[in-house]
Amino acid sequence: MALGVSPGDRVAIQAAKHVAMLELYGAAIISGAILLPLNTSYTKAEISYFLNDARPKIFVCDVESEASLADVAYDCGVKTVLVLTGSSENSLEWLRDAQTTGLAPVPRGAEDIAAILYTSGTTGRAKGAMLSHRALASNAAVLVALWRFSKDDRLIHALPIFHTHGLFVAINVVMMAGASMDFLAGFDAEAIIGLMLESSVLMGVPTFYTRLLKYPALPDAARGMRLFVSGSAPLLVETHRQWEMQTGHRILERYGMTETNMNTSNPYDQERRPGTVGFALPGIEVRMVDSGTGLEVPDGEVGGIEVRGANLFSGYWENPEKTAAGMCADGFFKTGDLARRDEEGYIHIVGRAKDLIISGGLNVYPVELELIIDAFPGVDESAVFGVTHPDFGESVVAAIVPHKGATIELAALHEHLAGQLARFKQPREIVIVDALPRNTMGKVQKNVLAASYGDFNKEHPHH
Ligand code: MLC
Ligand code: AMP
Repeated sequence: MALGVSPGDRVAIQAAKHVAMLELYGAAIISGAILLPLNTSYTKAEISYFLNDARPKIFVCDVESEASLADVAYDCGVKTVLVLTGSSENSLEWLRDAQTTGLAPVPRGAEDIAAILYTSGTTGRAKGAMLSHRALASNAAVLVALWRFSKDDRLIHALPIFHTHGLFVAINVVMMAGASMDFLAGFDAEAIIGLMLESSVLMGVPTFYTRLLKYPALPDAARGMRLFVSGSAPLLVETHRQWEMQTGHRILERYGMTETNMNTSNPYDQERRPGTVGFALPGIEVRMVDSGTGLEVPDGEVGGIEVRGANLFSGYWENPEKTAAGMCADGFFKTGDLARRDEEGYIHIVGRAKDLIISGGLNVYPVELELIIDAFPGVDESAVFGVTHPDFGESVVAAIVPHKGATIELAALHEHLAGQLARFKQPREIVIVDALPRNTMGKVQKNVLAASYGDFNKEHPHH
């Protein structure tokens, strides 16, 4: 507030996970600002896109990246660049300690926006999902009750805090319950197992669980834990079963999305059914809809998942067309995921209607890569698709058709992509093909490509 932040101003941050980030989150809320956290692996090119689009007043980064990012931020119209920690006069910690007079919190209403999280799309560039106080607070309250959080809980927090899972599901639930958490810089299997003896809950993406299963110390350490939650990507039935065999605990799988917060969850007391995401959360409606007729499909049949409730976002930042395209007339949001409901009401996610790869819980939208690859010298066209990966669930592969007679410099292409895209989005494998498989409508058949090239990880397990 002392730096001139007014209600509705954006405060962006790209910094390594640190407790000071929670103070920034609190400060943004108290000053009526909108928090905009950015993935730490985004490149300068990606950061510059987000800052130009959201036009934050403040940009916060790490001391180490200040020299390279400050100019980018000022070029995008940022008024003040701060560093998160340290004793320099532009550090958030220094400013906090220098602030001697009290500033009154700015009152905010339920519909005011608390945060913007960018999420890529199947068409064009990333869009900022605007999340209101209503959406965040209502979802946290629902999860606290359903998952029985109390002040006695202690969460092992090992997720990144720039996406909804680590930032809102984990932190908001802990704060609303008055619980506590151990803040790890990132995923560290041995540290997590070490903390289990004094903790009660772990939240993670499926990769957390498959990795932890490899440690012989897991069963003893996990016994006294209260709850293991998984989400952000499908948890294999096999992982669920192995976890139960080794630890005696059934992982509780839930399903959510940046735009919707959490939508469904397996029950706390009743059966947690492997391979399902459970039931709609209290107060949230979930329906499966036929893509042709737009009508709800009967139980047992697959349809597109649509969601309605207080959990929904308030639209994409300055993008009413994309917002309208995602919403139904009756207020349901189209998730782009496909599911069916079984006889007992459990929802099974069976696939995605949207062209999306989820690698280690991080989303990669093929179109973003295809646009860059297609513009590379010698490339006629390309298709980016996901193949099964033992650690990340899925990994990214690109198939490229060169122009007649052209040779593609693969090393140069990899380097070009590295300059443009965060590491997790870069293809683990690029294959040169004569033509892309197409159906009779002319649409590229990515399932055919995935079937042809899905064996990469068996042949090259180090990828
Ligand atoms: C890291 N790398 C990845 C990757 N994470 N590559 C692909 N996919 C990923 N998810 C890269 C690294 O840069 C490195 O590159 C190499 O892979 C090996 O890294 P690592 O040491 O194995 O990675 P690690 O740091 O251990 O991270 C893996 C991870 C992490 C799975 C722990 O990615 C993670 O925390 N994922 C969770 C993401 C998340 O929070 N998703 C929720 C989104 S919200 P190099 O250069 O060495 O080859 C959402 C909604 C919902 O989806 O419902 O929750
Ligand atoms: P994001 O856009 O990063 O918020 O990712 C949301 C997407 O992650 C959803 O649309 C789903 O495709 C996927 N997802 C989240 N949780 C699950 C889950 N439990 N099972 C399968 N997919 C999931």
